[in-house]
Amino acid sequence: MYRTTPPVIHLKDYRPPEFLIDRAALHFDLGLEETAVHAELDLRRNPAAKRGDGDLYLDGEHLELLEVALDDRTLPPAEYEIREDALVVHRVPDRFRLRTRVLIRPADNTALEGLYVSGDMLCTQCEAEGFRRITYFIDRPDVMTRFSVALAADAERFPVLLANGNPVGEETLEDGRKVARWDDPFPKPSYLFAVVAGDLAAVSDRFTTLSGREVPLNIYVEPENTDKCDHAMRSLKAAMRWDEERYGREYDLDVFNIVAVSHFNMGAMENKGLNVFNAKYILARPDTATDMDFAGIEGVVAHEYFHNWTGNRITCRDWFQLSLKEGFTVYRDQEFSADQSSRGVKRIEDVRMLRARQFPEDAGPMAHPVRPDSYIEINNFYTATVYEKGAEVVRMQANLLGPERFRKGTDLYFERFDGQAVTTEDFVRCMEEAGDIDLSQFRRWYAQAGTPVLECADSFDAHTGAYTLEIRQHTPTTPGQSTKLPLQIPFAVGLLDAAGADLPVQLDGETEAPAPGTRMLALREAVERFTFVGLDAEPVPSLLRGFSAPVIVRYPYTDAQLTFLMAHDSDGFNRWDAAQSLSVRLLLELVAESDKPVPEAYIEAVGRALKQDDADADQALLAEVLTLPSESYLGDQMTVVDVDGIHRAREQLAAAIGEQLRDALLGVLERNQEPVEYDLSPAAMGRRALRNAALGYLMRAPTPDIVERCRAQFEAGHNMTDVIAALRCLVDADPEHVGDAGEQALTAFYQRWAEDPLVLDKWFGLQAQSSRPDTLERVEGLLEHPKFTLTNPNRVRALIGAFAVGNPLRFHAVDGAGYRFLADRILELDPLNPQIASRLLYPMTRWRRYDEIRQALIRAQLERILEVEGLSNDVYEVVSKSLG
Ligand code: 0A1
Ligand code: ZN
Repeated sequence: MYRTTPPVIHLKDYRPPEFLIDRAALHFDLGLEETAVHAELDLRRNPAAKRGDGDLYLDGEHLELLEVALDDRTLPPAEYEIREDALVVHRVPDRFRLRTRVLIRPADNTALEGLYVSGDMLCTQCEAEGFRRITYFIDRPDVMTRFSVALAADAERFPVLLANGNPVGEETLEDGRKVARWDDPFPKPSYLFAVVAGDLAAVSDRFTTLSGREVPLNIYVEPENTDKCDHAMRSLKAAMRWDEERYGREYDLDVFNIVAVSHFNMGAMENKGLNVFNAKYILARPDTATDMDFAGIEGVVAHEYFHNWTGNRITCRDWFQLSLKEGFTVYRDQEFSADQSSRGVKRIEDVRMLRARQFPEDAGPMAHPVRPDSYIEINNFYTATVYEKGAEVVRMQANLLGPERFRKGTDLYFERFDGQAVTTEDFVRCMEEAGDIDLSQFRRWYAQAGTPVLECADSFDAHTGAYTLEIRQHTPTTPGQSTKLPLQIPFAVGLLDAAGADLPVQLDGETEAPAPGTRMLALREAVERFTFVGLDAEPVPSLLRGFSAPVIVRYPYTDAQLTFLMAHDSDGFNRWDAAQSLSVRLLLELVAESDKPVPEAYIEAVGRALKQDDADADQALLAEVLTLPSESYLGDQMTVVDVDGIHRAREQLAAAIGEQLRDALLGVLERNQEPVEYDLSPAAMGRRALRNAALGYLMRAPTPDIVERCRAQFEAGHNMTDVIAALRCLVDADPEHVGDAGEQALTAFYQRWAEDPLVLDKWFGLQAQSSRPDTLERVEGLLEHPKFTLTNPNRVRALIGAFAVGNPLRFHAVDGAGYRFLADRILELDPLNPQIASRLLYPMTRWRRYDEIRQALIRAQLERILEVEGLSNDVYEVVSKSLG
């Protein structure tokens, strides 16, 4: 069909805005069906910008314009023009006041951008370009404005009226309406604007800042949820303290408000003084939320709070700089979470996630640099690359500088750019100046897409005791970037002796040997050779310790060496990584050779790991070691993904562990029983993780006593972590072993939790992820369930997302039914919520990784989508790039 292709926006075309808006006074007459917005904007010509055609361009979409006035003169239609996405006011003066009145329709807003309805409340989401759906404005982050807001609404339906900044008065009018006024003293870009109105209950606390200011803290939720806010509040206070101690950053307004909403496209939003959260990242009680949910809340609450400095006080000049705030803020929340629990385990989780999500993105059709060069729809660029790889790029700089100089660098950044909209280049320059180092080559990490591969080879000279390590780096080409330059890569290396102890890592030419331990090498060239001296025997290298850079390392380890590293490496991360590599290798062998038995040596190694479960063991770390790589990660390691082979091999290996290590696994269950008193300490979470990993293996080869244990754990309902772990085992088990226990448990779970949407999401998700052959039918049936709706993103992710991303076996069924199902849902969703529709496309962007039959089937669905008239830019961009 004919389609005008949407424009591509390029970084190189950046120009400063022609006009600035110093002040905005907004008045909202709030209603669910219809809201009137009156805006008074103080505009002036930007002295730093070139003069244009003399007209003023204001962004605006889905607005009904009622009136426009310039310096108190209502403009006749000849003096302005209304376009689909803008209001153009002709020949404006250099400085003036513009007043507009518009109508918007929140209840019709299913895209959840701008002002929309969630449950019974009204709320906003303005990042990235949602403010233009509220009023006409220059909706770009380098226009920073002082906002004051008046909210008028029915006092009974909307007793709580919130906006950014500080409250400056509230009055009830005679007609049953009330007005609340808010004033934000900090100039901010429009994407940080927020208002909320509803019948909400507050859970409140206080925080005393470094300089002794008392700040009230409120978490607003629907009244039935006030008993689920403790953990979020605790996390918030811990984050506020941590940012003072670690970065010297203090909170700056008279109040800090959080609102939890049930309909939200992403995790949460850092609006100045009024963070709006997906309820999933606020609400938790031990009986409703898993340990993972609790950790997610801690991380996201901290993330949004940290944005107050990294994002709000200092913001992005343009959306290409998104990682300036996101990469840095993710780095900050990761470090915060590491300080709250086990640093080693947190690092493993973060790297697991980077490898699962960012590496494939970097190797696929949507690959882009941490600072992209172009986009069609910015909402498609809230990616693992911008967030998680961006965080790794900040972490590398922090490590290159060391803690003191990095703190000097961030101090300089905050001091120099407070109140400004800046670039990643500004950030790097601060690190360079404060660290007194040259980061010119390092900057390539921001501009070059793709995951670098380090091919390592070594040799040992027994006569001289010299060990040489040769490292070749190359980055595969990515769309639009065919030449790649060598990067500066911090590469942490250790050398182990035969007993597993760290050796001194002494470079040839150095007169003194350093203390045994890790050495940070700086790679800069395409090929580098390092010779280490003073060695009596050939060492075992431990490479990329702590995952010192977001790269792929290839080194021809033997199984014996990996087993050795798994047992002895002083670097906890690499002990885990050696275990992973060993499992990946074995699983790929089992995929290739379906009748190959599981080698005894492997089972013995797992058995030895299980024996480490003693009094002072780190159970959480052990649980990570025992977790087999996921089916999709295994697929990423193959030239052509063998969907069925991978599932079979992984099940085979898990069953072998469950059978052959039965006694050791039962021992784990015994030693790690849940105490009567629930406890959220890292140690208690570690015990639960380990016990449930053991239960998972035992349930792969279930005897009646094990099934009974599993059922008892489910029924005891002690906490959601244990309930879900048991339920998952029962649902996935073959009915031959468990009878109808899986069905019964699902029914019981539904009856218990039908009215709690976040828990019910788990019920949908578990069924969508089941490996049972009838899963797609079941998922199709669930689309008709009275509790299913396409208008709630959490529900869509729980059912459709979980099936497409979390169930490779059934989604990639070779009859193509999974692909057809997903494409149908995407086409239904696109007119409602393009952001969510676009995100669901992800598993289909990877079509080139599959066999020819599946490739053709996925491509056919992508082509079918592309044919559809009126596709959103969001979906168009991902589909066309995937096919391109
Ligand atoms: N800035 C938020 C994430 C966010 C981004 C876009 C949104 O709507 C399109 C909503 C939230 C964060 O990093 O937490
Ligand atoms: Zn963020």
